[in-house]
Amino acid sequence: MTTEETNFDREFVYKIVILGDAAVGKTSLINRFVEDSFSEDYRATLGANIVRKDVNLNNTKVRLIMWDLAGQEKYQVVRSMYFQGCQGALLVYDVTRYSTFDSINSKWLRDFKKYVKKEGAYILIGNKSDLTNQRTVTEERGKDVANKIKASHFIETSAKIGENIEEAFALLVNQILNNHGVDI
Ligand code: G3D
Ligand code: MG
Repeated sequence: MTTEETNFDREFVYKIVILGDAAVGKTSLINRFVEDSFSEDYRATLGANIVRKDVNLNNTKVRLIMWDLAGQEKYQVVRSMYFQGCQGALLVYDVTRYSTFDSINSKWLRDFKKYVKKEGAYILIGNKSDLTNQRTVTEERGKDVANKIKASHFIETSAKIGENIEEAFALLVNQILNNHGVDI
């Protein structure tokens, strides 16, 4: 996946949402992906934060419109708008907080399925893999749940040290293209 300018045979625009409990690292993941930067003091996102990034796969350009979740209360208000026209989701938990892992199935995936009926692609992400000493969710448990919820992929990331960020987004993009019958 690159971001260089070139001539494309095909272009697609996809909307994706980043779902997960507060402070799992959603905004940090997007910021790392988009700017390859990381800040220790992002303030709680207000409203829906919408970020764009173009990615190139062979001769195909994919424009990603990424919707970053707001504070939980606001989300209640804008939920249908948040999911409208969305093709994929990154389901994110924090490997150091088991409750955020439980929320994936009990809350975030349920919402996604409720609002995104057809061909919605989703992958499971365990973020903060750099915090090895504080880990409470093993990689194995992550994989198990990913299988159970039929996520197309599972990956552990660290927005802090920049581990597996491109890979995570590429997995989702590939799955979306796949669901739409696009060969890359
Ligand atoms: P959110 O958008 O899901 O609410 P944020 O989460 O991106 O705002 O991140 C919440 C906190 O977790 C931030 O810390 C951020 O720096 C930290 N964080 C995000 N990703 C990682 C990671 O991969 N590793 C580590 N160690 N920390 C991470 P603060 O202290 O600013 O609240
Ligand atoms: Mg945020």
